[in-house]
Amino acid sequence: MSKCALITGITGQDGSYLAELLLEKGYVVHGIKRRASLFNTGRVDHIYEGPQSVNARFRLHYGDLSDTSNLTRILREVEPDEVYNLGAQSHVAVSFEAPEYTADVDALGTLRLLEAIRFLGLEKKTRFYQASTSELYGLVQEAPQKETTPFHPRSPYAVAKLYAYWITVNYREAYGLYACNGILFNHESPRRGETFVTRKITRGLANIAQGIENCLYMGNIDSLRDWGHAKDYVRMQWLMLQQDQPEDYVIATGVQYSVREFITWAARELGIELAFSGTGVEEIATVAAVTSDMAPAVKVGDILMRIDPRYFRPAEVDTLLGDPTKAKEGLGWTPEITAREMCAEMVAEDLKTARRHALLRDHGLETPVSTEG
Ligand code: NDP
Ligand code: GDR
Repeated sequence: MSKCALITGITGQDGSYLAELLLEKGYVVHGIKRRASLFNTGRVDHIYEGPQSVNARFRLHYGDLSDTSNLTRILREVEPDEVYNLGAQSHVAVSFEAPEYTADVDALGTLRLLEAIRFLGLEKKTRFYQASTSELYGLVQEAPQKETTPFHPRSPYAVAKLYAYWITVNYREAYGLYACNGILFNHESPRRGETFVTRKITRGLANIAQGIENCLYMGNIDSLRDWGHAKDYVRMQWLMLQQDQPEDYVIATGVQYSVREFITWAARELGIELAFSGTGVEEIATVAAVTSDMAPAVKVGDILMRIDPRYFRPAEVDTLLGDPTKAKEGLGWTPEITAREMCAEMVAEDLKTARRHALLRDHGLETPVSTEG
């Protein structure tokens, strides 16, 4: 009999990679998607056979983490062996604008799922994965951060995720549920949401290279992050639910870079050498050299990046660096893709899209390209 998994957040970056992985492993995969006014299944369309396909191993249900009866009904129908709770309002900056919604979905949404598992008597059958985050460390008190490092969340998002972390531990301790927290550090890919910093940079610079945008407007480019590839990280999400005992694990690469370095790498992938000058909100990045024909719209002296204080956060997490020793020694996990390789992959994908837009534009078929965020 195939194992059966339910993924919340299946239309997101991680949900799409995890669904692919589980299908490869022979699972039947159910996912919860939200109703939206536009199609929102772009990341999973390639594995979806449509609602008419009776034997399909990939099935989607409309739902929302804010809706208890909906979650309970889906869990009753699916009776999954494994639940991966990846659904969330996952943008830290947005959580300052929508703190109550973020708490409802990210904190109480987790409780709703756990309680539904218990209410339906599935606690001996269903294993539970919670998408916890390095944002829990926030104002870091120890470097690198590991499973025992104290938490100090710095945003409504992180505070909501702190509740989700502890309620997951609590259901494990109180009811014997097999429930784990993956404390994942930042992980990216060509499927990363367009308003997270890495994708904003790779997409923005690819657009600038093709003359679709003029300048990248950034916030705190001195911020330091431990960036991995989402494909590597979803392997670990699955591994955590295959052990004899449920435990919490840090997933990270153990290497840290600044946002500024990421901008430099992405520009280099496009054959652009940048020179940074000025300080604080006056800092700019100017084109020092163009070494390939990948950026026909860019010339020496152009200003490609400026600071816009609107992207500063009311409270920032300046530095994050993970220690994945427990995952490596306990589960034999190591990340395979470096941050630099990931950046190259992201730029290559975004450049393809930018070239398509440029081609349409050159034939008088210009389509609007969103740049907000
Ligand atoms: P994304 O933002 O790409 O995906 C989030 C998913 O959650 C989307 O499918 C989204 O649906 C869905 N969602 C949002 N709100 C709701 C809701 N109210 N009810 C149900 N579903 C909802 O995030 P990632 O894939 O990058 O991250 C996956 C999880 O891991 C998140 O919980 C995130 O907080 C956490 N995390 C991510 C890290 C990272 O670096 N990527 C690091 C650590 C933790 P829709 O497509 O309709 O918007
Ligand atoms: P983060 O990711 O907040 O770490 O949360 P994000 O990519 O948004 O920011 C990383 C760092 O870059 C700085 N930054 C900017 N960020 C954005 N989005 N836009 C900008 O213009 C910009 N300029 C500088 C930020 O201030 C920050 O320091 C991500 C999400 O995936 C969470 O869901 C997840 O839990 C954590 O990673 C781990």
